[in-house]
Amino acid sequence: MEQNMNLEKADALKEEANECFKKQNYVKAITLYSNAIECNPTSAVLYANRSFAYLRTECFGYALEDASKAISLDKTYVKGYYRRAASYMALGKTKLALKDYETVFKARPNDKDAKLKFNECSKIVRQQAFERAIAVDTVKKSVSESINIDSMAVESTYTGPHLVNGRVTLEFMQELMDAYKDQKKLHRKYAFQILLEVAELFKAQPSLIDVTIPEDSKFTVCGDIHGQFYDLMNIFKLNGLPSTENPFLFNGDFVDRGSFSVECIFTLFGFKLLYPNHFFMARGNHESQTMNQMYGFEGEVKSKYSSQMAELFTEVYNWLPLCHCLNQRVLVMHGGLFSRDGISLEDIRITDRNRQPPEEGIMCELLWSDPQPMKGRSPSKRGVGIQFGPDVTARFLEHNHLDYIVRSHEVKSDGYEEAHDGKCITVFSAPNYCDTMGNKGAFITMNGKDMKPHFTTYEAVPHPDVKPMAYANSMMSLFG
Ligand SMILES: [Mn+2]
Repeated sequence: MEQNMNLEKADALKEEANECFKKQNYVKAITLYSNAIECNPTSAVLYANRSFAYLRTECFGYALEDASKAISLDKTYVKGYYRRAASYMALGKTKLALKDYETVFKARPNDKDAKLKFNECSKIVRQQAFERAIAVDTVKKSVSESINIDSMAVESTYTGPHLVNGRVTLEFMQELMDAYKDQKKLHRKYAFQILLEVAELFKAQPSLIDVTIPEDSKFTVCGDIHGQFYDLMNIFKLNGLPSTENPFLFNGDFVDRGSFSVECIFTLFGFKLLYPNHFFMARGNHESQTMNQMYGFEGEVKSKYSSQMAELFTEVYNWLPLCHCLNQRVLVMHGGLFSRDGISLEDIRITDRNRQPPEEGIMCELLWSDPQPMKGRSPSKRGVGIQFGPDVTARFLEHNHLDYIVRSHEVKSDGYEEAHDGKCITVFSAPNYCDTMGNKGAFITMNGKDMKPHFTTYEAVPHPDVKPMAYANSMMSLFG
């Protein structure tokens, strides 16, 4: 009797969760699926459904765990393999994804969707194997070494902004942003020029940058932008344009998901060149090749320019600094802290960053980790990096004589969140993330005197009718 009651309750909770999922309220759906699982811990369907909701909230580690659990409960449950394949794809583990898509395809040979995904995934695996083969066979010259800017002509029909003697000026930046607002493009010659120059600038810098904010000056920290160019323009409208008097730090994840990533990155790189000592940019987990391949940036660059430029972006992103320390009191990184205690600022400063983010270690954790409310450390819900508790933050701050840390990386409904007794602040600057999350955006301002964080929040502004993920790999829109 008790058992039946629980099964009925689990079913009712599942129905309610499914409704929330349909309304894109994934967080509530996850809670309800979890309650349903408590009532009936042997249902593969419940785990597969929760896995889907985790996929939608970018908790790919949890999504993978749930899909694996669904398969272990019922090896014939095809949806379990579907979900696990999607989790592997999201984590960039394409070979493992292919195995699961093959299982699905064999179980349902007449299912069009299963066939499509299997074929798409095979294509990606083959292409990656091919790319690895040429990387071994040939000593490939980097794009930055082999490109010839002088040979590129600017046609007389071009009406966009011009660099002045190869230099970015304030007038250029204003014209560039105006051109972008009208959905025009920067000439490819100038685009390449900006990329080469900004690469030189970043190359000369350490992995950890020390920033000095004078006592009576304001400093602004922004979080994820994710290709939302019109919201980026709104930040400048609310907080003023960057200048030597109005310095900014953008804390990674400039691109991917939003379909105006090219516009965002050239605007930000332009300001970096204009104000190299008052405009800062840190690497996020999305300034990487696998992320850009899946979440739209690579597709967007290929569509608006060329695959050669997409390759050059990969080279430039490898030189982005990993972390900024403000007035020796506040440490700012995209993801968070580390899998062990005792890491010093010097350890970060000397980290060799000219590479794709590795799967573990200091660089990986700076870009991928998240805070958690519980003490100690846990495996990441994302499947990469770690989760760190308030005690970990406290020990890190004490060890390095810091006041607090600022990080980004997670969407928050108010655009920011103060965790760990106010010592770990999240700032996220992409409002209504992916046009669906309904969150506010936020940025932090502080002055050099007390370094106290002030929060400004704002709603999303309209953008032209190009949907997020419009340039993403077709596998990613197939998350179902
Ligand atoms: Mn991120």
